[in-house]
Amino acid sequence: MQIIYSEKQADHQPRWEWNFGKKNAYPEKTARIRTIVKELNKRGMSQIIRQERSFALDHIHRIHDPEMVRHIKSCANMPEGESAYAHIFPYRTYTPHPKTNMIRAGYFCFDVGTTIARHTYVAAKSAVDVALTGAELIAKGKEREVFSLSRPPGHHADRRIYGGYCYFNNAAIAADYLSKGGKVAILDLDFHHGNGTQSIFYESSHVYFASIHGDPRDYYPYFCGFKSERGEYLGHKMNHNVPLPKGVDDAAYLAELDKVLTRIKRFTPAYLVISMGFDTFESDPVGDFALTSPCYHEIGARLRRLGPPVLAVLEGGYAMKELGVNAANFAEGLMGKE
Ligand code: SP5
Ligand code: ZN
Repeated sequence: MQIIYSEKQADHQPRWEWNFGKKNAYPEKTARIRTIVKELNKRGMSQIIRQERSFALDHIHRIHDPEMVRHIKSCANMPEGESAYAHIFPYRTYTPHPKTNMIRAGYFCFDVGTTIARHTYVAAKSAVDVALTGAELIAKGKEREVFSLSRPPGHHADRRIYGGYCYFNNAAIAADYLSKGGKVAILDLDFHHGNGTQSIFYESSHVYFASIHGDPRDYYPYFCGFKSERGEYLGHKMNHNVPLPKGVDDAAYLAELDKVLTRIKRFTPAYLVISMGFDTFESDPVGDFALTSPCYHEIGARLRRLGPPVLAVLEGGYAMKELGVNAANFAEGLMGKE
């Protein structure tokens, strides 16, 4: 087992998000990674933690439109403290406006909660590298479990549109990389539906996507994540959504997890990629399930027992006081520690 993180994510610090017209402090904080690494060190895992290596942009361009990548990169020359907020959401049939990154912002994003500033591109690129560093260790057979602490998260980011605190889809890029070596199943355990990942592989027979999440009738991203979304063309029946009501507890969650794992096993994947969110935790300020800290150990253990090598990529999780404990519990379950 290895745990990967990057020092390069730390300067990405959006200050607030808009939520139905209200301004909130931004929950997706730099300190999330710091608190996880601190708890891992405390439990004696420092020798299995390492930093990312840098991969070519080609890996990102296989999943994302280079125009969107360029837009995010173009914001790296904004003055310190300024950020690109969407103001207008133009028809997507128009071509991206060339003039300023401010005007362009709404062309490439689907919410007003996700801003880009000077340090966003470097952080988002490093989050991809963190995921790819893990994928490479698994693909080369050097590790059977890796936990990639990618930040910013990725599962809401689609081919040419970002949102939900996500810019590049770290898990999707890692899954695409691993798919050269065989079939890949992606299981998304973040509280929110992984709309970006679903969309990216919606017509693919080589990558199976399953997600357990808060019912989109009530929760972000609202417009997808329904049971009826089963995949199309070659990807038909390769997409499986499990929307659940608020308040789901450990027992109910683990029962649903087992059902999904049975389906994944039938797909016989060579690799398992987990979009791992901790916003399913009982006191998470964004999610609305009721999982307790010990449950994350159990989730890790069950993923390990499925069989294929596991690459877990961090997504959400905003309960700052317990995030470190929850992530370390998960890591210990995944590595087979009792
Ligand atoms: C990666 C991830 O977990 N993205 C989640 C994006 C959710 N954005 C909308 C959140 C609405 C939260 N309302 C918070 C109220 C805080 N008091
Ligand atoms: Zn989430």
